[in-house]
Amino acid sequence: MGRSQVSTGQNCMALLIHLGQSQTKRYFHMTNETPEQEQTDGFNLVIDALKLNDIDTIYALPGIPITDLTRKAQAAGIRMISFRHEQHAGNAAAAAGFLTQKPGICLTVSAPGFLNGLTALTNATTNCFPMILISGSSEREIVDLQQGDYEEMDQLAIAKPLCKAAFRVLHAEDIGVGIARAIRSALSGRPGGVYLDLPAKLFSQTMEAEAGKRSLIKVIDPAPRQIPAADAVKRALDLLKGAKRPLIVLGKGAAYAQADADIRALVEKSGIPYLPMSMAKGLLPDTHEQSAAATRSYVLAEADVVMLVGARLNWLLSHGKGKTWGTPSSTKFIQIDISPTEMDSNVPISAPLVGDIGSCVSALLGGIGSDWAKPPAEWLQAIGERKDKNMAKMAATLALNPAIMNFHSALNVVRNVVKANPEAVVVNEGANTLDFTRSIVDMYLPRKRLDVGTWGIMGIGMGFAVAAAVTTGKPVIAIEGDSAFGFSGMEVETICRYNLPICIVVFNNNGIYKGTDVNPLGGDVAPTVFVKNARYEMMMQAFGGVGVVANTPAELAKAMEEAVASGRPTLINAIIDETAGTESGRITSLNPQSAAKKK
Ligand code: OXT
Ligand code: ADP
Ligand code: MG
Repeated sequence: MGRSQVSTGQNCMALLIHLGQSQTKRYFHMTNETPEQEQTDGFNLVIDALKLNDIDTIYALPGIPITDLTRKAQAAGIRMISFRHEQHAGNAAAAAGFLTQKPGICLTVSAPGFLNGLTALTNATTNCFPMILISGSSEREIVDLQQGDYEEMDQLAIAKPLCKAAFRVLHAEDIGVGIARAIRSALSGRPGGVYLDLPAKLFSQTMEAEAGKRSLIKVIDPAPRQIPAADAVKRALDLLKGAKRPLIVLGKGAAYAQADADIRALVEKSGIPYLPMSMAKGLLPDTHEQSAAATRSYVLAEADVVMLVGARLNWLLSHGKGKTWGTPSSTKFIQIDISPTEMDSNVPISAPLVGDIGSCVSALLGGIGSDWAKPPAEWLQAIGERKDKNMAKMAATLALNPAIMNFHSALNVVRNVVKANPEAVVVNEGANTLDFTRSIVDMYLPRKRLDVGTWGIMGIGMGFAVAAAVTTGKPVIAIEGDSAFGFSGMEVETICRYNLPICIVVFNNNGIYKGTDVNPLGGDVAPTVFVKNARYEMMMQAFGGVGVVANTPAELAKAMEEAVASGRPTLINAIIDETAGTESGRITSLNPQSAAKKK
């Protein structure tokens, strides 16, 4: 059926509604259609298109104009996880995308719901996670003339600069194409967030069911392998062979790629020490003898050849230059990335290796034969010595049992619980709570750590936790600063409603960074300070989950072990010494005053 026929059909349908049921037969006669021809509509086409592409879950928040879509999708067998705020539905979709290599779907209402989801969409794009934000929208004709429609907003124009791609579907017969384009855009090349605008009128548009079915597209090979060029592989291998102090940096792109066995083989066969970026922890177990995580500053400053695998030279790696990299920096870089324009973004890349990580790593492995010389012993020994020293220091700190629980004594418990449950997914946000958890809690398996990512964004906690529980079915442990938790705390109701195996530990130090700031003028409390001794555990109790206060490591251990064993939604209010944190955790130097002093 052509586009003009749909609108003719639509007009006729409107006429029909006006004339009443008795006119139905005449309508079909007039349009040369038989009454027996089965019809479909926009609702069903959206659902069928998603199902055809193996989308089994939607993270949503219902309302006009998508309420019926959520009901119908659920009735059609798609799991509908309904949130309390769109940002968290969006974060869940993003995390689902990262964990499964299928675009996570977030579904929102128009203008305000769309905007609430947009932060998550942009964050997903920033982090290279595939997701699709589908929003209902108001009538185009009214929006474009700015005549004040219900929730009026030109959503497509707003989304466009903030995500990887944005599309709008105006006709039922184009739904299949719209969804196919969204899926392919989210997954191919560098993954990212895609916006799909579905105006309210689209859902009730009808078309002949058989033609509707034919209009749907099953996306074949949405993330095609990108094989690196042979000369690029040779260039990288030659550089690695000549290195005296080589280092591999694994980023979250490497975790996303699901090339776990080959990545491990490359590290082990090459014998090169490696440094995992935060969300790449566990790609190889953090206890691996080649891990240089415990001597990060040293290896970054001293390495002469660094091979980046799915990690960008952004702020988290000090842009590949400056003090972190030794002065003057003589480091040479090999970079494996699917995005060719990532090369030379901050410093020259001596050996760019453009392709998908699976293909690049397996090509490199092909060049590492029995004649491969492991890195010089002095380099490995120097790393080993520093690592041992730092780990011994860490062990001593963890063994302390201060009168008031602090980050270390609490995280020593978390570390042991994660060690005993390596399949659990750890979600982590905060400042001190984030930074201490990253270095203290070892990860043992790939894609088991989800955190604030490239933006250092607060608010991912509950959305990521829900997606982790839904997509993996494994226990989830969310280690949350008390400020961080506040951004998505209302989703504890969602967690209870779906009875998800999530154990939230709120590191309660009465505020942002710490709870001791004072307003010099008196009156209001300082901007970083919260209500003292807040009872976060009662939030979980309010919805039927388990809420516990932990004042000591023993209490924390008991509560966490019970939570993981029972799988019941649990919130542990872990009371942390309010003096223990530092301003902005490990990134104090980025605060303008500290940065100015440094200059
Ligand atoms: O080698 P060196 O000597 O350097 O030592 C390193 C390792 O070698 C060593 N290490 C080990 N030693 C021994 N054993 C082991 N196993 C081991 N492992 C490592 O330890 C050190 C440190 O290692 P690390 O961490 O790997 O290295 P380093 O140098 O820290 O790495 C640098 C970075 C930059 C890669 C790293 O620091 C990093 O990834 N940082 C991310 C930081 C980040 O993103 N922070 C979040 C943002 S902060 C701020 O913006 C906040 N806000 C504002 C806000 C935000 N963000 N978002 C929104 C929407 N609105 C507002 C807010 C509101 S944080 C925040 C809330 C904070 O309050 P909370 O109550 O939530 O939290 P608390 O602070 O707990 O109160
Ligand atoms: P981290 O924060 O862990 O350092 P980044 O998010 O900075 O990681 O970098 C991830 C990189 O991985 C991005 O540049 C992205 O293009 C790349 N990437 C993602 N998936 C793949 C893949 N399958 N193959 C190759 N590169 C990928
Ligand atoms: Mg705090």
